Amino acid sequence: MTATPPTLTPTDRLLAALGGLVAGYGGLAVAALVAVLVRPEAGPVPAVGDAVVDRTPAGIKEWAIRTFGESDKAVLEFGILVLLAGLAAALGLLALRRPVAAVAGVAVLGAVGALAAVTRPDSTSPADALPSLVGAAAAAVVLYVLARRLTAPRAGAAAAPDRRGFLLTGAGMVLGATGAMVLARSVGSTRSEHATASRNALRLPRPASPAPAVPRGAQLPVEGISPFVTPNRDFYRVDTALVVPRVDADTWQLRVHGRGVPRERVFTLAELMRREVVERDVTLACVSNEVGGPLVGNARWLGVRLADLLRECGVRPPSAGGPADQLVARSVDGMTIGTPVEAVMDGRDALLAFGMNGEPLPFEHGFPVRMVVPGLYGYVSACKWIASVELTTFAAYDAYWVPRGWAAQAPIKTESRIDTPRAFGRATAGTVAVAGVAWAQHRGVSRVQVRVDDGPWQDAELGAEDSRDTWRQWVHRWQAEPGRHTLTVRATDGTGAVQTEQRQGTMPDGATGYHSVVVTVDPA
Ligand SMILES: Nc1nc2c(c(=O)[nH]1)N[C@H]1C(S)=C(S)[C@@H](COP(=O)(O)O)O[C@H]1N2
Ligand SMILES: [Mo]
Repeated sequence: MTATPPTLTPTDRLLAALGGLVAGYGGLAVAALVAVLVRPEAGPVPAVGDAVVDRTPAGIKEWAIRTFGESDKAVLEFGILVLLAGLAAALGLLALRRPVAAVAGVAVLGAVGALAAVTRPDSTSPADALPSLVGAAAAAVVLYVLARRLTAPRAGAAAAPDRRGFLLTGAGMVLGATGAMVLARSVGSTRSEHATASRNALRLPRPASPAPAVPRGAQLPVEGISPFVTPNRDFYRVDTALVVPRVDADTWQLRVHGRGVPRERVFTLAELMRREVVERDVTLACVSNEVGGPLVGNARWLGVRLADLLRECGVRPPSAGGPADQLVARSVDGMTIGTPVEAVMDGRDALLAFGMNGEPLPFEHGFPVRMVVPGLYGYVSACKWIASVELTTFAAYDAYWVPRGWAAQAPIKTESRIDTPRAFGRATAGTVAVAGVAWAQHRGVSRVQVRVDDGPWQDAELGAEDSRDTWRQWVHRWQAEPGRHTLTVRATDGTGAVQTEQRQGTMPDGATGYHSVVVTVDPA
């Protein structure tokens, strides 16, 4: 005996869409629970997010970083969730008439998540597909069961949708899913608590080779200038991680291996901290920094010399006949960063850093250990959450950003920035401090000049040099006349080379050109 399908009202269709949302929520909850057991990054939302990040053209990525700043990843995840909610509601509606097609739709979504998870560069196991697959299976069951409540009348009942049954079952499923979410959260937070506890327990060693005190004159007394040392909480952050890796320092290891490594080694953090510890001030800069942009910061790093470690493993630089010219650092989240072996071993302070401005590295900045190499942009030197160092060649291997159009090698270009007055700001006629920072890491800054409108270049007063690996503050006391004026700055590096005026975008190896600001000077 076949029951007559009940007649459906707009309310039922609304309920069906709601059923789709409940199924989506249930699926995500189950996926989250499976993900904490497998790997947090393998959850469908982070995996799809990462896949989107990986496949986004560099131009759009830079636009996203510029527009949303450090919330770029939150915006992306929110977008994925909104899209998913729309699809879930649509599948809920579809389930009323064609339940099999709706279940197939859920399966497709699960497959997309699974595929994104296993094709991540850091995916090491097919198990990464499980969160999406199990989540999709759960969503399909919820969707099917709820749709049946509306389309298949209860035995003996009139041919009317079982709305009461729908609501009761739906509420039960929401409760169950919330339980799964809460459980997933608590397991996840227990794990990150281990990492947090390991960070809290970390006692930084005293450096055998401390950084000299920052010279008193390095910080100029000018309001609105970037502080000479960038506090950790203000330090720019650039990475592809949707979930900041929380690595347990107690179980962390660094593996050194590859071509021309006769003595492969694995180091623990305790082993690193027992070595000769050095402390250095180094200014870090991002290749995505536009002229005048904010993606640069200066910190005091504590760590060990990477070159010492490499020598211990028997590595020789190319200039001493070593077969590897590229050092590829790999992070726990699958980032790969390629650095010239020659630069790391040429005597500069290339560090494996565990301290930043007197505290253990913040999680966002690479806890427990990251690389810092003076003179090279971050994407070719500053691997955070580092897990291994492989010696290879530039010919044999392209690191993460290289196939995406960025240069394989990228020394930092000489740049200067006006911090104050702000662009399109106002000033009052009289003496106005025009000031900012200039950097040319590992070459140093020897001169900064300021030009007002089309006037002559005038030497700015330089803050004392801390080291040639750090930026330098500068100030020009300008006798400002009323009206609109354009202020322009340029620096000369320690080799005597003047910053180039040629405008170039950030791609492929860093922006060039002069930073200018337009200000309006009001009569006194
Ligand atoms: N693991 C990992 N390390 C990374 C990155 C990343 O995406 N993942 N980004 C690099 C880039 S592009 C820069 S500019 C610096 C930024 O370091 P910060 O976020 O501590 O300022 O980290 C580098 N190290
Ligand atoms: Mo960067």
